[in-house]
Amino acid sequence: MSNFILYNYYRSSTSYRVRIALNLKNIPFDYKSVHLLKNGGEQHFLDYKKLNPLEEVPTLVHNGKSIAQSLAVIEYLEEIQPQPTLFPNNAYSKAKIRQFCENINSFLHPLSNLKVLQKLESDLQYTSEQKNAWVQYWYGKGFQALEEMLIQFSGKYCFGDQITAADVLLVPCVFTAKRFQVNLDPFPLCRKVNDECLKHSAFAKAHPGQQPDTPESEKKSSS
Ligand SMILES: N[C@@H](CCC(=O)N[C@@H](CS)C(=O)NCC(=O)O)C(=O)O
Repeated sequence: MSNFILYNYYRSSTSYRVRIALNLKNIPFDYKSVHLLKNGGEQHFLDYKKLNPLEEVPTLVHNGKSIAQSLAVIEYLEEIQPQPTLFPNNAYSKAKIRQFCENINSFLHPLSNLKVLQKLESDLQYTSEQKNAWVQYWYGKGFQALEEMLIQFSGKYCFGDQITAADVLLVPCVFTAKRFQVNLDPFPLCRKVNDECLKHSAFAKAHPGQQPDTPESEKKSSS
């Protein structure tokens, strides 16, 4: 058994982030699936709530100690295993990488989160089409900001030619955008960097189409 246990869900983008970071840092982990829909959502189970009081995935347990919030987990992994670094270079570069990450983590992601969409459905009777339109509207705004940063900073990856935390967050965000049929045509650099990252084994191995809890019908390659 590994020292690291990751409680996560195959198509959760925040789980996908942590899987990529663990792979990039070559840290083996035990995969524990928390099904977000089955039985009313296993994230709401009493035992799991003790690990993650917000009732969300992912949660990393390292040597018996739990950490929630994917960015906090990624920063923790960076501290305990600094190489390869996900926050390279100088203070300014690190701050811009964090800015990019927060655009996804604080702005984009919460607007497409399951519980937000469930609330729109239960209280305002949103249909699937209306939920997609909601996500498409907000993702259009968020991706515009990401694209503008990439115009300034990208090379092969989001920030130059080295993989950083920005790539770790961008790829799962593109995956979610595709799930909700967001039009990514206006964001060529986001698409280009995403495609480049998916060629890397750490990203490919973490893809939602390849996980132990991926339903047979969704098992596929990392596109
Ligand atoms: N800021 C948190 C967000 C975690 C989060 O929202 N996870 C989603 C899946 S991507 C979740 O567990 N949702 C459960 C729900 O909405 O009931 C993080 O980065 O870890």
